[in-house]
Amino acid sequence: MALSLPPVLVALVFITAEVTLCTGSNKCVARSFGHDSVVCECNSTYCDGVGSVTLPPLGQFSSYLSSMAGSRLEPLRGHVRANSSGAGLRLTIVPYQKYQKIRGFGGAMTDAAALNILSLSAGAQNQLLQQYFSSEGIGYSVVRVPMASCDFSTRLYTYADTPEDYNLDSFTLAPEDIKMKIPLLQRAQSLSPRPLSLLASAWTAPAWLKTNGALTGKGSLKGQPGGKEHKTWAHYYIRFLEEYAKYNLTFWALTTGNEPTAGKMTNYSFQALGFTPEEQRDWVAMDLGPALHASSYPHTHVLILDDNRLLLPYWAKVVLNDVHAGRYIHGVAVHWYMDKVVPAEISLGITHHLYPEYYLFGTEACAGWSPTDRGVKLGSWSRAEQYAHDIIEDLNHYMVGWTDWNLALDQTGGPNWVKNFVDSPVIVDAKRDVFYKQPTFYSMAHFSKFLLEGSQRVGVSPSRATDLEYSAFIRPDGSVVIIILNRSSSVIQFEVWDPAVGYIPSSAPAHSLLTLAWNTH
Ligand SMILES: *[C@@H]1O[C@H](CO)[C@@H](O)[C@H](O)[C@H]1NC(C)=O
Ligand SMILES: *[C@@H]1O[C@H](CO)[C@@H](O)[C@H](O)[C@H]1NC(C)=O
Ligand SMILES: *[C@@H]1O[C@H](CO)[C@@H](O)[C@H](O)[C@H]1NC(C)=O
Ligand SMILES: *[C@@H]1O[C@H](CO)[C@@H](O)[C@H](O)[C@H]1NC(C)=O
Ligand SMILES: *[C@H]1O[C@H](CO)[C@@H](O)[C@H](O)[C@H]1NC(C)=O
Repeated sequence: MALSLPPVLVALVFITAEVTLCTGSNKCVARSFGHDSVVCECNSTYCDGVGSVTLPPLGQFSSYLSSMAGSRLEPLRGHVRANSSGAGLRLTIVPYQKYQKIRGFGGAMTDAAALNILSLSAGAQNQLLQQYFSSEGIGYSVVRVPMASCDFSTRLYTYADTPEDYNLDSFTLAPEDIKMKIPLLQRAQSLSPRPLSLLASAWTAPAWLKTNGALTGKGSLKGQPGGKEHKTWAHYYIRFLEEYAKYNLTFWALTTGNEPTAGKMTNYSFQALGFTPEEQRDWVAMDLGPALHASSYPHTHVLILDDNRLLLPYWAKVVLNDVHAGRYIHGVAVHWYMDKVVPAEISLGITHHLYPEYYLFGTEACAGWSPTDRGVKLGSWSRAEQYAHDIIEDLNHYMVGWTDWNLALDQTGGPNWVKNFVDSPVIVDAKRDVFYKQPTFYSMAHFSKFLLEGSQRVGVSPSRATDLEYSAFIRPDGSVVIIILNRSSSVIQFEVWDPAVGYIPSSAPAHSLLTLAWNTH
């Protein structure tokens, strides 16, 4: 066939194939918005990416680099060496020190995220979903789904706003679910090579079940655990699982409710439902646990807390020390806000050591939330470092996954009905039908694309003190992945020694994030 083609065409076909084979990747279309680094612009026909990753044969390694200077998952291959270079820092992989196994990484399909994704053309929507969920993209496997409205909604609602409906006869999903979130979740699922791990969290109960008769502000469930309001609230969760199952969407896990401490604060400005740890314990033991056990979804995991690490280990002690509650619970869900003021060791570390049979899972994080550093910052590398620093710290303290907040926001960091605007790894500009992949998108990618479910953290031993931050894993197929963050401003040469294969020479440029990976057989 090829012989009968005109020579020019043969050359063209050859060149095209060569380029695809060599790089397998699309370059970032970089745009600067005046912050310390750039975003990558994507549209309906083009988006950067490295494609699906296959590791080179034994004796070689792959490296992927992102940096403040503008690299975005830049691929490189090299040869594993038999001997040490003898200079600089050495990080030794210690495979017999085994820790937790990874569940996955992802983000949240809020009403705001769904609105933003659907504000793009069909082609750009597909690009965006592929970027997150396909194996050519960054391989997200976890999606947190708010049950009814939260601050990232355009109106206040629950699924059962008819007063005194204790049987939940009026329970019905919202147009936001049926027209936006569910179709997008189905598309995400069809792009994903594996079943997605869906995670449900409720912000508030219907007003008529609450002490304050409102969705916002300081309020808890009326009555006591075991009473009719608490039973109805547990039943609401089961009804949610049933309704989503009608769309072939089944949940891996649910949390006991978003940020239970918020609903204990006077005049809290958006949807919240207050629980003390004692109330949460008794509600799980007497209502939620038994209801789930008796439902068609008895294997759904239950995660407590769903709030900041500063509440640990105290909250876990109150809830998990109770065998009646503890037997229905699988893990502890943790948000990242105020992580800086609470060392991981005294919160996550201690909780893990007290309750090793329960896993720790990160369920919410975003940049641009603090009063001093608010909203969207297009191209902020400093925020990419905040993500990578926190993920590495969490992984090194037993977390089995890490979930970002809104999958996509608009350029103001919304919509959000209380104007609680924040940042997102994907910012949509609907007018131009483009979306921007922020540096934080690549922070997520350095983990989510490489740490497949079942990857197990192993020890790493540095030859001397270093400011580098790192975490290493053995994947289910035996290959090794190490993620390395350099938050400082000078380059450092180092090598990784995997006694199973040899020495991997590398260097971490200033302000960079690096994933190294290699086969061991
Ligand atoms: C999409 O972006 C690519 C790369 O910048 C550009 O060549 C192409 O014209 C754009 N397509 C549309 C539909 O704007
Ligand atoms: C590696 O070190 C050994 C001695 O430990 C030496 O015999 C060998 O030549 C070295 N190989 C290379 C490629 O330098
Ligand atoms: C339901 O979803 C699963 C993946 O989670 C898929 O394998 C299956 O084909 C779907 N079933 C229907 C009827 O769509
Ligand atoms: C809460 O809101 C009410 C009504 O707007 C107001 O009167 C009260 O001062 C507020 N309380 C606090 C502590 O802000
Ligand atoms: C990059 O960070 C190192 C710390 O090891 C620092 O000394 C150097 O200045 C830059 N590289 C790093 C963090 O290693």
